[in-house]
Amino acid sequence: MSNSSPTSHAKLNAWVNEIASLVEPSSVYWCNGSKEEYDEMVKILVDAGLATPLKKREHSYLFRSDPSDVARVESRTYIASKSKEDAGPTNNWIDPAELKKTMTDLYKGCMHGRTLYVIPFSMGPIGSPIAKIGVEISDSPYVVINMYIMARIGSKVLDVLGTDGEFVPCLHSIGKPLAEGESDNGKWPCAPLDKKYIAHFPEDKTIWSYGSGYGGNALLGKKCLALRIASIIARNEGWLAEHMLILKITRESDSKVKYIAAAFPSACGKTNLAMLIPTIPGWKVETVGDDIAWMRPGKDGKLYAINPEAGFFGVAPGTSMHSNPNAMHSIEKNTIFTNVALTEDGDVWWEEIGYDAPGKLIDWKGNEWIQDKGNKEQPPAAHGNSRFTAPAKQCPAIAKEFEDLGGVPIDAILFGGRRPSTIPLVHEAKNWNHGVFMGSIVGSEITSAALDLKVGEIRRDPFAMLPFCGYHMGDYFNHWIELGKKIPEASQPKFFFVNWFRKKDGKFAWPGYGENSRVLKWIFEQCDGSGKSVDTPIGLMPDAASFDKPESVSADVLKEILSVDVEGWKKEIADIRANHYPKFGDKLPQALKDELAAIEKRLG
Ligand code: SAT
Ligand code: MN
Repeated sequence: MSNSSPTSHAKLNAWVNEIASLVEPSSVYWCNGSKEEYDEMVKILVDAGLATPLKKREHSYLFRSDPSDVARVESRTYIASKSKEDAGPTNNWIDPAELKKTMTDLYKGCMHGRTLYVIPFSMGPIGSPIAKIGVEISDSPYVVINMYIMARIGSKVLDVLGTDGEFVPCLHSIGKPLAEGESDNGKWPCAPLDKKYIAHFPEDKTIWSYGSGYGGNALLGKKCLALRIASIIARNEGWLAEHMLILKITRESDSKVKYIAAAFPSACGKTNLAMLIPTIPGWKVETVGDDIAWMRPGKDGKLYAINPEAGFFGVAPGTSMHSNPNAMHSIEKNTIFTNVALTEDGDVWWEEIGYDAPGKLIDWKGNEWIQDKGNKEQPPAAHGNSRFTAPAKQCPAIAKEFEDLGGVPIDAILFGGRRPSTIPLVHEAKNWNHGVFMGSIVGSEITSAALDLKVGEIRRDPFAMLPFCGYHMGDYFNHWIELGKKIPEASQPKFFFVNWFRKKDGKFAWPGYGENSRVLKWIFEQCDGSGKSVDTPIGLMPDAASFDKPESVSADVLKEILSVDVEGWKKEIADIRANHYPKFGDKLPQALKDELAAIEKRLG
């Protein structure tokens, strides 16, 4: 495929020409974002043996990636700011001049035998004052079709960009040039790990990615632009780019609505919460976003949030009609599946999909796979990080405000993590700074030995932004504190910490899923002023006696998960003081040290 530039944007044309002469593709194609174009890309991928059409799902395809290219590679992700200090202790850093040189050498001729696709995209509804435009150059048609679902792409974006609009240049190559006559021949193209680089240049607001074709490494609008680069822009411009879902909750009796943003580390059911179906009658939850929120103070002082994405890039295993029916309906058609298993009749299957594997499957590595439930050692049929890419509009619970150009006013911000002990089911911050404190201590307990942490230790993931904050995390905390000073108290969202994962006698004490609507109801009422709460040393908590209790939880257990574990909290404070906060050195805001001391004092 090839065409000539449809735009007279001089800077964009110059950049595309410059990159083309570096990477030497066999052709250049500017994407218009049409459905016909999508289908042509799919045909290229099917012909190359990389995509399998799914007979059971209309207009849906399965991909199997290379086993070395199955997830984001944090060890190869860099914030290449001029000063190392600006990247902070939580990011990898290489001097930008050095990294550009290394990567330029890799990019030389890297698109031989391939088409260079130019993908203009908008993160956020086209024309929204909160939206940002990027242009991704990629040699992967798989990236083009994923971007088609995950962002708004093509001619309409160029129209908004005009002749001199601002855009974030995003350069991507899978790093696998083809020799004369060579083709991919069914093998997912990528470069080896030590050649992969996911690089961000904060001063130039530029992204360079090389060597991977998977997810956040390659779909550069998502984590690279909408979080890492956007977090830097947001700091400079006075807003927030956060790793948060956005949901709309309605009390049907009086049609009152609240909007909630929420941050959780991975594997805490974020997508499930975004699409929750309440078990309590009279309440409705709708989805605005499942992964990223951009929030800006509006004229009335409230924080207005948009979801910059247009689709869901969700983890498949564990998604079922029980855990998330809305997600299951979202992926019935027009969906790209990557690294799940294939059934004989042309459907997909994964672990915990809710039913046994129907007969002989082809697993994510392309091998025959027959379920052996007696064999606990059997490798999974779908990779643990296998994914679906589906248009957000296909979600039965998508909120009509999903495309609102001005965003939705945020009433509450939630943080959570997997915490088998100490942290109660829900507690509310006393004020903004206390809320920022809650965000700063987010983490999940290690349940199986991993990296350098032991079982029972807490892996902290402040604001669930650890791999996504594009600058020094101490400065990021400070940005939150400073923003709070600019928002009048009456307009500020309330902050809550939730924990669906408390254990008692080795079993989960709280049923989770749809029953979490009971916690959302209390949060709604707290925002509404109608909630009943008790003041405790760690913040406000529901009164267990008046809390809307599920059948399956006994009054005693409820009381336990809605009380302050003083000894546990003392240990928590000690861990934060000894192991967590020192990481941020003298960039740790005084306000957070004060919050820590205040809680300690209140605990007695
Ligand atoms: O691969 S993504 O970065 O898009 C998803 C994730 O790893 O969180
Ligand atoms: Mn995410």
